[in-house]
Amino acid sequence: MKKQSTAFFPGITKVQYEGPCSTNPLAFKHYNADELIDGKSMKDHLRFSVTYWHTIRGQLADMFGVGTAVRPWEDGTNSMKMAETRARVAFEFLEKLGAPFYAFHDRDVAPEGKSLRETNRNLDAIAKVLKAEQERTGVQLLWGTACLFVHPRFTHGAATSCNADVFAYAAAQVKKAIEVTHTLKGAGYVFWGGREGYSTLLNTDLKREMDHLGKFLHMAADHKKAIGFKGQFYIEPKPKEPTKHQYDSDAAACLNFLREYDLLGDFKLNLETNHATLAGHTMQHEMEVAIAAQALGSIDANTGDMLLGWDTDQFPTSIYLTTEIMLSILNMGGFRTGGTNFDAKVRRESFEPVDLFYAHIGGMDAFARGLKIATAIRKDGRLANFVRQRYSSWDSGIGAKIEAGKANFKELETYMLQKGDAAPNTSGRQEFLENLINDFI
Ligand code: XUL
Ligand code: CO
Repeated sequence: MKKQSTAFFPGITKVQYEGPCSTNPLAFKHYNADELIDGKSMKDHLRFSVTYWHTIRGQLADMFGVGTAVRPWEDGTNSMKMAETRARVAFEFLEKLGAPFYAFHDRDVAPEGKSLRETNRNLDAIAKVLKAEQERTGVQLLWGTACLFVHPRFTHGAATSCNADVFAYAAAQVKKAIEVTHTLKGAGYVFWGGREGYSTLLNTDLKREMDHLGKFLHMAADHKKAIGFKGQFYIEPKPKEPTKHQYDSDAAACLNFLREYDLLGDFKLNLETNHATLAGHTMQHEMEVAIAAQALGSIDANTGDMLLGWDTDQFPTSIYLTTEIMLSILNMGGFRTGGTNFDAKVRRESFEPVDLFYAHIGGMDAFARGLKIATAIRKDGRLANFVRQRYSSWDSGIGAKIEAGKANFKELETYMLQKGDAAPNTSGRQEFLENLINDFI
């Protein structure tokens, strides 16, 4: 690795681990990249990733006001020169933070040109810069994706647009985005259905749109094979925003869609906390649904605000949340291609460059604590034992017979007529278990 650049974040040096007693806001108190937790480094357990769209491109605008972000390197244009500068900013940030991965949409990194051809040329040119920066710093691409929701051509959706030409444009764009991700050795590629849904059913042929989405994803999977891209494909569920209803509304809906269109072999899920809560679920629920189908691939780490109720994409700071997430991740055996991608933005009021560091450091420390706590809970074993014990009636006797598929309604009726009534239930002990978790937090 070459000399560390100091051009864009002067005064900020590489963030170090200083331990829980440190009062330095620009140091990690819990995330210690090389420290082994259960034989694996924290870096490899957590696989942190920074998002280009929020951290590098986010201007902190909202529906009521313009962007407030102070970014001294921005020149007010979206030129190719500016795109190259932003790539340098991104990698200086990644290097100083010590995050091993990043993620981007094609249009985050390079500007759209006057034609698709020119746009692709722009993307190729910036991909060269990104590749050189990856090689210089050792930072890797967690996943790439295509922005199919900002430009007005995607008003009615992309793969689910009523306009066949828009489907074709989206296919060409995704083809290119997969190729660039492949060139940059991305570990995965994400499909988030930004406007793949509807605002009103009065103008929508739902069945036809879903069929088109299925076709689109098959074409993507075929192209992946054709070019030899080995990264993992993910679908990212979200129920609404910007549309009123998005087809990939939650983990269960995505799994059903993938099964219905025979795509389950080619896709896993990328789950995001704030999308889970928008769908009326907890992140833990979404993760367990995906894990049950062996389809949890990666996570977008953030949190919402229950009082606002929209996709606020805040940095995760709740230790309870990160503990639950890490319990699920550890129980499934850890990430393979996926990671913990901070799809999160600083508040509009936190507009200085240093706030980007505070935000990520806080998120990384919160997850490091979640990892340590979840590891301790697993080592203690009482939680897992309780759950195992709760289902012990299935381990032998009638339960084992049912699970083995060796019982039918008639036999069960005979069994119960003989027995007279079911064995008494035991307590679910929710409060006991909540207290148990708190003992570790
Ligand atoms: C939007 C969202 C996206 C995806 C990538 O809510 O989460 O940024 O993660 O397109
Ligand atoms: Co996301």
